[in-house]
Amino acid sequence: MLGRIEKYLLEKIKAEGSIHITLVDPEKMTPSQASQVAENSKINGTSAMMIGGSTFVSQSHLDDVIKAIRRIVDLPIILFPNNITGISRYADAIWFMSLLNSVDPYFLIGAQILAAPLVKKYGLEPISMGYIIVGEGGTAGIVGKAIPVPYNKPDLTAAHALAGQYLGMHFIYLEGGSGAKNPVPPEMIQMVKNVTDIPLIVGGGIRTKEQALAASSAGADIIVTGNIIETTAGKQKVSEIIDGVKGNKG
Ligand code: 1GP
Repeated sequence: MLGRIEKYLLEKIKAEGSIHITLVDPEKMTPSQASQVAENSKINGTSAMMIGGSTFVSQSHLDDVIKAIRRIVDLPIILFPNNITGISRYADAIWFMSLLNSVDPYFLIGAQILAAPLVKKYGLEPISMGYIIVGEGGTAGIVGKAIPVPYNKPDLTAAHALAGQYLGMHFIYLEGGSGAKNPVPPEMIQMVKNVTDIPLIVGGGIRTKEQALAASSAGADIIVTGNIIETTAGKQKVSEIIDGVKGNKG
């Protein structure tokens, strides 16, 4: 049985080709800034909000950010936790993820064991996802003790993704690292897409309409942007990026 949010995402992807999700790092924003970002992103056509960052944020602040977003927009709110401290009862769903190229069992299954009872208690919808850090990897790569797959090894990335699918994961996320100099290359996206049959999420370093279009044309079903909204030109940029994602339609 698919949950409500997962169903919503799959239906949106089916209808629109590729969709965009806005990532809010609660550490970098006040609740009111986060709700403004959500409102602006919704107007520009984003499909959901993801909440998470790579370092520590207090849980009460995380709760406040989610409550503020919920007051302003009716978009689904999906947690994107870097650890068990990234769980809030006020979200709709959680990417229930395993960092497939971590060398630390904590990020493969340890944190998930600690999180599972809380996810159930809070009634959050778990959406199973295999997370693969590629390229520079950024803070997520360091914190998650990953061995990032280099951009020139798309076949190796595809092997990780296929393993995730065979383990029963519903989505694969190729993470170039927040603020990465270069986003995940289209060749890597294409190879993963050719080998797997599950929806593909791509994020990290996407700053332009062209990059968003290149990723969605290569096969990304969901494009995630975070960093760009934190810049002064962010508002306009998000609108252009979403245009790029939707440019893939038809
Ligand atoms: C990070 O993939 C996301 O987890 C988004 O990256 O912040 O570079 O958009 P950016």
